[in-house]
Amino acid sequence: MSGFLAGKRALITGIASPRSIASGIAQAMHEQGAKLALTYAGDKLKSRVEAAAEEYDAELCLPLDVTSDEQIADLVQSLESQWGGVDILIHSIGFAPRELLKGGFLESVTRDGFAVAHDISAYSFAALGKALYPLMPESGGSMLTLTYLGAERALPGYNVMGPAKASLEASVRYMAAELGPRNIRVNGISAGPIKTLAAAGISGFRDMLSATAQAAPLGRNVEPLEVGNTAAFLCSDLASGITGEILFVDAGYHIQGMPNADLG
Ligand code: NAD
Ligand code: 0WE
Repeated sequence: MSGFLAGKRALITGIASPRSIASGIAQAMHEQGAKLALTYAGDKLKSRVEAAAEEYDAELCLPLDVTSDEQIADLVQSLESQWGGVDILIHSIGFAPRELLKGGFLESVTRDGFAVAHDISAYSFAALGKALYPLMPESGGSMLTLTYLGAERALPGYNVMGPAKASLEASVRYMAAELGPRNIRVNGISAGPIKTLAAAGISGFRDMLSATAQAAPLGRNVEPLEVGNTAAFLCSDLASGITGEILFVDAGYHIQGMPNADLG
């Protein structure tokens, strides 16, 4: 297989539908010649992820609920026995209890909801990094997570996910610092809003999509495959000098100081 990921073994978490950002990443990495292992979070998603495995020629399809230490340990065992190691980790997982994404931050936040959001959306990246770096070859490896502008700016309704993404982004830097000497690079992609399952049912999401498209330099939103192509690049040797970085794939939205106006 040719392509700039030829021969690389990539573990991709976070596929729930063909619109998932992780599906765009699987497509892009497959196109660049990577071997894929996909994970599914619970039996309800198994058949969907198996369909994705078929579509992108994935070799492995494994269960992974990141709230379970046992499932993380079993995943390590499977990768070790089936592949003898792994080169790339993609973390495309985020969750907060739905009630916390309504109304204001202080209005909705609870001790339990805060803990769940941070456990699934931030700790899980550190947990997977800790479990998987020993499986990466001496020549190096790459880890990547997905984040959002809500980590650094207050955005209406994103609420507890903001602090959770801030923790995730800080984790990227700490992991990059620690794993750099092993030539393992750790980065994040801050994606613009995309209508995925995680976005469906969030009230006002459609208005947010059109408002961000309007304000973005490119005048549109981004697609999962655009995030996927950037992920493929960041996890490849083409990006050998990049680590600890958060790269925006958002049609330029975050650089604007004010929405575009017609100044006549
Ligand atoms: P998605 O719903 O397709 O993916 C979210 C994934 O998280 C699902 O596959 C789900 O199974 C998984 N997940 C939730 N709880 C889990 C658990 N306990 N164990 C294992 N997996 C679990 O939505 P998406 O938009 O593709 O989200 C992927 C990532 O991208 C998330 O981190 C999200 O915060 C981030 N992101 C999304 C957008 C957007 O607008 N869609 C923008 C920027 C960043
Ligand atoms: O990170 C995300 C999605 C976060 C998310 C979404 C859900 C919906 C279903 C986390 N947990 C859940 N829990 C559920 O039960 N995004 C970047 C997409 C997103 O979500 C928002 C956004 C944007 C953008 C929520 C409110 C405001 C903006």
